[in-house]
Amino acid sequence: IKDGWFREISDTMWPGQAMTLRVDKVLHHEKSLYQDVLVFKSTDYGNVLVLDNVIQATERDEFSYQEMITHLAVNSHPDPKRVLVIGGGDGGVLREIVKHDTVEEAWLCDIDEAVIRVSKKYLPEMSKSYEHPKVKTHIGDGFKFLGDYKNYFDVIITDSSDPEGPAESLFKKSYFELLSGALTEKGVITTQAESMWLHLPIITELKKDCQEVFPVAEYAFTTIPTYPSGQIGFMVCSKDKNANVKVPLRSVSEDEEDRLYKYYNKQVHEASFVLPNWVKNALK
Ligand code: AAT
Repeated sequence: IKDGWFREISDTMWPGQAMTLRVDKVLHHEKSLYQDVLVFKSTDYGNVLVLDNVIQATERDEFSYQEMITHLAVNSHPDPKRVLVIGGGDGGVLREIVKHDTVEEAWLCDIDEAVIRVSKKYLPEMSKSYEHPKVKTHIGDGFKFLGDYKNYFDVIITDSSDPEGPAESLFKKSYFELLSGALTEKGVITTQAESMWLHLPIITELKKDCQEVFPVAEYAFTTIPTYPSGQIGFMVCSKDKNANVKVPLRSVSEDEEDRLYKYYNKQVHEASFVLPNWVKNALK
């Protein structure tokens, strides 16, 4: 933070550019066991959560990311009962998961208790579902956690930070193998899969690794002003070789969609897999 503005600089992940937000006031700053944790009140984007100088969520636009990473997966499963989030300590993905009546257990495993603690205090709209009776919270490394579960979860959503720092292991092929093992027969996953404008080599590698583990592996994306370059993508994969994740398997009426979602709907689900030529060709 300099002269009242926060600048998101990363010389490795997005060289030569930086999202800048005006700071009203700093609400919290600490070094946790794993990362630098900052929450500030911005003048125009609500409260903002920042880890290791990277924006994780703002109150103004978080719904785009949290809805898409959740419903692309959950609506691609025929009967999702047990759903797990790896990462996602702000609670936004949990909030989206419990919107589905089929869900009986909503688990979350984040490595850093500090993220959960500060989100409960400063991001109430994101963290409100921690109190939900279906939710079970575990503090620990997602990679280690998954090794203890076989054939248990119907859907696993990896809402992780970027592959520098504690989330590095969550971008490896061995991680996708663990995911596959922890999933039930027709299990579905989504993972945070970075921006086509900045990270095409990472995305190409992710897609290749996912295809070696899952019979169905597709890239989808959403728009979001406060993630680098205004877009972020997801790998959406299924263990069912006949699944078509590009079309929701389950959906609700338009009225119900309006009530439940701010960003997601059936058309947006389908459109999110339509890629521009340069990306489509790179991912072939
Ligand atoms: N919905 C908010 C968006 C995030 S949060 C990423 C979360 O992943 C953080 O809470 C962090 O503590 C957690 N995390 C990091 N590594 C691990 C790990 N190994 N196991 C479990 N949780 C982990 C993502 C923002 C994307 C930013 C794009 N530039």
